[in-house]
Amino acid sequence: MPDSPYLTALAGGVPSRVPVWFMRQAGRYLPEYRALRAERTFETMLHTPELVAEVTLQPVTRLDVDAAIFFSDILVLPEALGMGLRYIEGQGPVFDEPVRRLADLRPFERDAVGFLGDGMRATVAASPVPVIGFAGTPWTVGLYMVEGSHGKDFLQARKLLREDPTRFGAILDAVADATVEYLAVQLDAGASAIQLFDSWGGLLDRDEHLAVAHPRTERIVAALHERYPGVPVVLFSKGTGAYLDAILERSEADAVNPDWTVDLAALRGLTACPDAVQGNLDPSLLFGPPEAIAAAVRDHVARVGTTGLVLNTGHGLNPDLDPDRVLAAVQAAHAIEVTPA
Ligand code: 1CP
Repeated sequence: MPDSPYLTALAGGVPSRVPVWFMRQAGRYLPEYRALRAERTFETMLHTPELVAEVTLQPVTRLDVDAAIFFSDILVLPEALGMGLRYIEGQGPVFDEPVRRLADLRPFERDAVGFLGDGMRATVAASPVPVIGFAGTPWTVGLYMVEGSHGKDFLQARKLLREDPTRFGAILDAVADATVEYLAVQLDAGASAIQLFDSWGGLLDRDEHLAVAHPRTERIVAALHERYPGVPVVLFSKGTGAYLDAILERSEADAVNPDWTVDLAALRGLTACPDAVQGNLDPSLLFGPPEAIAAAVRDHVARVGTTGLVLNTGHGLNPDLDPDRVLAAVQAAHAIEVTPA
């Protein structure tokens, strides 16, 4: 990518325009996604490289976003570890059996995710913008695995954490190690950056997050930096605003994307904050009128500054959104004049 505003901003630099992409930019709010999805299951789509490439690039074509998030799911990893998984309409992902102990899992093997590397290669070959590889953090993925689904606040999983913290920790360690290899598959196939989704980090209080969740995330960051120097690693952290400063003090991530309750301009004032930040508009803002969306984008960028900023939301786009409102946000960002700080 000769001049990628997204990669320039992630390196802490001054991009040629305000780069923007959105979490869940590929998905059900797009009629072209729904058309493909009407004829096949989500699982079939995930496992078909040509469809993965097509769906990944749908928002790039329609919205002119500056990066493409690879069309896949954080639960593809537990599937590769031997867990049977179904995505049930209106209910979400459900595993056949929740994991209870390390021995329930099989070791990660690249051969189990051939479709992942093939999908990434097909996507990168066709993409005019950098493609983002991703995984969930061990804590977030581990919660789904131990719960078996997304039950009420993951109570079964949190119960195991109380009853047998050593057993729970061993599962998380195995997920962390497997995640490094899973991301290596994506990077070897051409991904330009990695995003780690800690969607449920905020279910823990500060001290437990720092003791149980964060070290396993950080092990992935360290391993990637060692094996793939120069590849930016972005940490999406949801629900952790009350102690995000403490997380950042302990993190080598190249950029952070907090949820929308965090004041991103204030966060940048902390010495522990990385040079690059991403985020963090309230995704429900995109239900508002286009003029309000554009005003909010301009205000946000003016407050945070254009150096080292990738515009995004504080969580994924809602399936009920009107794509034209999303386009209004992209166009507002691209219309901003970039000035070095
Ligand atoms: O068509 C459909 O019915 C499938 C809906 C869907 C889609 C489009 C799911 C099921 N996953 C995805 C794709 C997906 N998931 C991407 C690809 C990029 C994109 O769409 O733009 C990414 C990055 C994810 C990541 C993901 N999956 C997260 C982390 C981010 C977040 O939203 O917090 C999580 C928690 C999941 C689990 C998951 N997969 C699917 C659903 C409905 C869920 C959430 C279940 C829950 O609420 O607990």
